[in-house]
Amino acid sequence: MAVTGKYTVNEVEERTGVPAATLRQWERRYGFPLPERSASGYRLYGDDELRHIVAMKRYIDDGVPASRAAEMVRSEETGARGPRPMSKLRDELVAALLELDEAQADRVVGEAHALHPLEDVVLELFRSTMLDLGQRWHDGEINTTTEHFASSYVQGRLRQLMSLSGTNRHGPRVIVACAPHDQHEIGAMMLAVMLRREGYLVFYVGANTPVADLAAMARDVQPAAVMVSASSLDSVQFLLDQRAHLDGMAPVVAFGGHGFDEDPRRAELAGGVYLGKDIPVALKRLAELLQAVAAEGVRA
Ligand code: B12
Repeated sequence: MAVTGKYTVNEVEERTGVPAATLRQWERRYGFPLPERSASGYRLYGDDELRHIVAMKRYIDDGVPASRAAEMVRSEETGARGPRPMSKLRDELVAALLELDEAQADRVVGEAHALHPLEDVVLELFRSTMLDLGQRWHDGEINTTTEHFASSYVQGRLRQLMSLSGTNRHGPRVIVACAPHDQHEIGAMMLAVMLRREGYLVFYVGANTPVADLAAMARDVQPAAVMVSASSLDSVQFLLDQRAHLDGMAPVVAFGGHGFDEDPRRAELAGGVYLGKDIPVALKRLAELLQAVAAEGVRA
C-alpha cells in the first residue's frame, strides 16, 4: 500500500508544538496518533493525524487530563456518523451567545443534552464556552453586557441542573461557596451540580462569600465538608487573611479554582486541602477523605 503520510515527527513537532517524545507517548498509551511508517521505518503523519494532535493539545491546554482528551478526540472522529462533537456544539453555543440569541443557545444545549452525558455537557460544553467567552472579555474583544448575558445564561442552565439533580436529605452535607470578592461562580456551580448528582446534600452559597459568614453558616449546618472556589490570586489572599475563621469549620475544608490550580500549596496555607481541578477526580478524593474522617470518628 502506498504511504500517504506527509510529515516526519520533527515536522509535526514544529507545526503543533507537541514534542516528539510526547507524540510517541500518546501513541503508546492511547493508540493515536497512529502514523504510517516509511520504507526505512520512520513515522510519517498525515493531515488527519495533525488535526487530532492539535485538538488533543487544545484540550490539554484547557486543563482536560490527557486520557480524557484522547477519548474526546477519538469520539469526535467517530462523530461524523454519530452525535455532533462537543467542540462543534461549543462553537455554536459561543456564536449564539455572542449574537445574544437565547433561543439558538437553547437549541444547541438541547441537542447536547439529548446526545451527550450530562457530565460532558457540564464539564466540557459549559466550561469551554465560559473559558472562550470570558477570555474574549478579558482581551477586550466583547463588552461587559455580552459577557454578563453569556455568564447569566450558563449560570441559569447550571442552576436548573442543580434543581433537577434533586436533594438527598440524608446525604453528607456540603457547603459550596466562592472566596470573598470572587465573582467567578461557574466552577463552584459545576461542583455543586456534580456533588448533588453524587447524593450529597449541597448548600450552594455562590459568589463573594465573607469567610466569617461562612463560618457562621457552618456552625448552623454542621457540614461534613466546606468547599471554597477561588479563581484569582486576590481571592486566595482574602482567604489567607481570614484563615482563623476557616480553621475547624468542618471535618474537611477543601479549596479549588484557578487561584489554587496555579499553586496548590496555597490550600495548605489556608488550612485546607486541594482536591485538583478535575471535578470527578476531586469528588473521588472527597469521598475518600470523608471515609477516613468517619473511620477516625469510629476509632475515637
Ligand atoms: C469568565 C471569567 C470571568 C467572568 C466571571 C463570570 C462569572 N460570573 O463566573 C468575569 C468577566 C466576571 C471575570 C471577572 C474578572 N476576572 Co476573570 N476570568 C474568567 C475566565 C476567562 C474563565 C473562568 C471560568 O468561568 N472558568 C470556567 C470554570 C468552570 O473553570 P475554572 O474556574 O477553571 O474551574 C475549574 C476547576 O478549577 C474546578 N474548580 C473550581 N472551583 C473549585 C472548587 C473546588 C473546591 C474544587 C474541588 C474544584 C474547583 O472546577 C472547574 C472545572 O474544571 C478566567 C480564565 C481562566 N482560564 O480560568 C479568568 C480569570 C479567572 N479572571 C481573572 C481576573 C484577573 C479577573 C478580574 C480581576 C478582571 C478585572 N480586571 O476586573 C475580574 C474579577 C472579578 C471578581 N471580583 O471576581 C484572572 C485571575 C488571575 C489570577 N490568577 O489572579 C483569570 C485567570 C484571567 C487571566 N488569565 O488573567 N472573569
